[in-house]
Amino acid sequence: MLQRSSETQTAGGSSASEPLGGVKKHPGQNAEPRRLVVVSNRLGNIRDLSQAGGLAVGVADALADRGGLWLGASAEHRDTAAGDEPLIHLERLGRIETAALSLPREAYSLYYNGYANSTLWPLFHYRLDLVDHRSEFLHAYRHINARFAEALARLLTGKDDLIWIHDYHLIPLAAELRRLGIGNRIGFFLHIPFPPPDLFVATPDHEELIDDLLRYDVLGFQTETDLANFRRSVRATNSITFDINGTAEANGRTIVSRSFPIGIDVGAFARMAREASQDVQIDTMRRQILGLKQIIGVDRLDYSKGLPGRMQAFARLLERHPEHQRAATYLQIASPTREEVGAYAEIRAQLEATAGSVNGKYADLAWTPIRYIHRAVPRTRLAGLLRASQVGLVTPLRDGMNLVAKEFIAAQDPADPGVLVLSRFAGAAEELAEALIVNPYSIDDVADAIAKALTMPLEERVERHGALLTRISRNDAAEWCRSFLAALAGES
Ligand code: ADQ
Repeated sequence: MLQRSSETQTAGGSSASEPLGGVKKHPGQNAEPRRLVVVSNRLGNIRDLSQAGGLAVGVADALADRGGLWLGASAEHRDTAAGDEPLIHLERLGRIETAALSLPREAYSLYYNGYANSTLWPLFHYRLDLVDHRSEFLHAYRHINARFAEALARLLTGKDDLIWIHDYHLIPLAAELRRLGIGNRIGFFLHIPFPPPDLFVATPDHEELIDDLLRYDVLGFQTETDLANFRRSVRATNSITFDINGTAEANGRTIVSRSFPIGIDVGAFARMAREASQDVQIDTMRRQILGLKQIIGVDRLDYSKGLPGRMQAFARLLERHPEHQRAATYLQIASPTREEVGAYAEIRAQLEATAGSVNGKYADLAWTPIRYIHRAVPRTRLAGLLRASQVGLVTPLRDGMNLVAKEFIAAQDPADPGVLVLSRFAGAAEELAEALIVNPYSIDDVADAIAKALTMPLEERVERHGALLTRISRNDAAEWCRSFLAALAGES
């Protein structure tokens, strides 16, 4: 059943010709671009892009340019029999229409907490030890993808609509759409890493997953490493080989596979960082009076982000370089995430224990070595906190890209910038060579890099930051969208 909400269709007061806040037009685009249909597990908040991350801003930008539809699961699920017709709630804001799909509660949980986040997430982050493989997870994953496909088939306006599907939750969606006779061009972008074939084939479902991926027209990955892992996994699974241009013939279509590193809206983030809220300014002044430098980490509280090792590295810094005791403080902001999944409760307990033991060992009345905040922080405050920090610590054990690395660079004062310490296992490391690149499995390596960052001369900081800023400005969110959509439209 389709439900159109008349009050929300005009919410925000935008007329069809008004652009959304913060969304700009790109030069040189076709007068009549094809309608874009985006699908992701969750909908971004198009009413308030200042709160949105890179994906939502980039996607909303493209949607506002072309006009189009964004389909995602509704935050509200229903306690209904799995066979019931899905309920779709439509809203319009300017040229963007959103469709929120209400899904059966239990099947959604087995799909989201189960197959997506207990099977695929650990597998794709090289953590075979954490993979929980159950047939009911896979069954629900396929069922929910089929529901997405049925809903989407009803929302398409014709065979020219370009369909762009996002992330590991929705790998089988193209296969389900093809089953319903949809011949449109369909693209898929994987936001997380793709594992090497030796790990990938460890899932009993690897053949099905590859078959599903080969139903798309365009397959996009964050890095050249992920792209190579994917191509090798395809070859290992069913002998299809991608040629030098990244194309292969399968299922009667030419499939393009390429890397499209995701970026951020650099100008908008820098603006937010310059307009720091009053509490951030007061905190910064207090630290300046005390002569304290700030090291910052901002992450979802996920085991892939390497948080306990990062705290141990800070403790090692204090041990090996005691001159930083009472001279540096480490602020870790870790937002709660996927708390229904067991591995996430464990990582939380581990982190709290590590922060407690480091503070217990080193803290005194005037200095708390680690300040740990376990909640989401508004993006405006986050940007200000990043700007007020002398070191950005981004040390995931594995990460598709890691947007915080790019946000830290964008937030800095170019005349007196902080230093980024970046894991070689973050996708961002492929682009950001001027950061201090570290091995997050080596506590000593990370501790020494923090020491180097804290004492780096101004001239070197400015030089490294200038190169990094140029790179993230060139490969920003708009460029990511433009290049993917050009490939999807068959223009590049
Ligand atoms: P994530 O794993 O969520 O994204 P990341 O790229 O760092 O990782 O993006 C997180 C976003 O959430 C950033 O914009 C960050 O500022 C924000 N955020 C994190 N913690 C926060 C907090 N405590 N309060 C407020 N905001 C917070 C996935 C992949 C990544 C890939 C992105 C985009 O895992 O590898 O870079 O998608 O493709």
